[in-house]
Amino acid sequence: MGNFVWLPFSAQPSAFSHRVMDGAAIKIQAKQLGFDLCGIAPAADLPELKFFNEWLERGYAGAMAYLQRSAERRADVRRVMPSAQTVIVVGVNYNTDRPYSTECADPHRAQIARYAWGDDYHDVMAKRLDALVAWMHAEHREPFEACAYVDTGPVQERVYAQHAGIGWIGKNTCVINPQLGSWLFLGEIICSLPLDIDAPAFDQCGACTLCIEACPTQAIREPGVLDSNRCISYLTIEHHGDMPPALASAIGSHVYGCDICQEVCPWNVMAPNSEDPAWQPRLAWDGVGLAMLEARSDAELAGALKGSAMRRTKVQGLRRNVRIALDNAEATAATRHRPADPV
Ligand code: B12
Ligand code: SF4
Repeated sequence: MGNFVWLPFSAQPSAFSHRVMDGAAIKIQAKQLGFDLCGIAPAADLPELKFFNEWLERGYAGAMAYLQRSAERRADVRRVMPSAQTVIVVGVNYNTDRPYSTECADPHRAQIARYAWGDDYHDVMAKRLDALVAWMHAEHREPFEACAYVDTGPVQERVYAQHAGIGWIGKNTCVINPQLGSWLFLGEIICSLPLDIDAPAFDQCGACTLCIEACPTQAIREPGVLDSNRCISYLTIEHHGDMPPALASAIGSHVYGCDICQEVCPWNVMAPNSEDPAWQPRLAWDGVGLAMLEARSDAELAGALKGSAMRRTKVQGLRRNVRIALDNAEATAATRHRPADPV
């Protein structure tokens, strides 16, 4: 990947009467700071933002109370920063050369979502975004407001990414870039500057429904609509307590997150690998077996979780997932070794 950057083409004329800072210069700086994609969306009443409340009402957020609490602010970035005029969205490719979970036939191998193999993207991207904001302030002498977020802010990141031309929201609900695929982290700077905005990305899923069909828990209820209660990513990361019995076996050997609906996506067939050291798999997770994870002491696991996105589950949550995955692996092995019924 190295030096590749895809800059959305500014096809639309600026909606603002005078331009105070050059968006193209921001994109070049974003590239130098390690972002693969950068585009600019308007801080406006975007139609896709409205679906969020319906999604909450359907109960699809599960027990993620923070989404309910921040629903009003998530409806529009101008409720987060009233002076907002634009949203500078960045994307980083975190793909590496390791095989997909769907390519692994061994039920005893622990499946960990690709995004969690390296350093915690919140920390890595926040530092880079802070550097971008600092550069903007140095370049632009007049005062302006800027607020950077990676994941944790009350912002519907995918919607702004789509409107910044980073990629379209696919049927699996992930943002897909035509060149890089969907192995992307997103981050943004809400900004009071009236920058030139980019053309939104257009939907290129077509008639394909591979992600919906491949999901082991039928979590994608309809194109672009995900029920978190059924999603393995939610169940293994956000859900506390016992696993719903009806879904425990479908989790298979996933111990943290799930990538299946992205692994089957045709737009990821040619997805390039990142050489960024931040995303390279940590030794502790690289091809690790369930039994080995189970055997590690709490101190060893806590050490491996430090500075990793996987720290969200804490040791206790990871252990719960490993135990479920071990049960599933044993059940799968027993089925494979059961003698055929006599005819
Ligand atoms: C809550 C959350 C989750 C939840 C819910 C996911 C979901 N699909 O909503 C759970 C825990 C399940 C989850 C899982 C994952 N997540 Co998450 N998650 C978030 C978070 C914090 C909020 C997302 C949100 O607002 N969801 C609510 C729904 C309504 O919003 P949405 O998915 O964006 O939905 C839009 C589309 O559905 C759209 N739409 C498009 N087409 C259509 C068609 C119709 C008919 C309709 C009605 C709507 C519609 O409308 C919605 C906008 O309102 C964001 C960070 C952020 N602040 O945005 C990260 C984020 C979305 N997650 C991310 C990642 C990486 C993941 C995982 C890949 C991690 C993993 N491997 O386990 C999985 C992917 C699972 C999946 N298929 O989505 C990345 C996604 C990057 C990308 N390329 O898209 C984000 C942006 C974090 C980041 N900064 O990088 N996540
Ligand atoms: S992440 Fe896994 S469980 Fe969640 S929607 Fe995608 S395939 Fe289904």
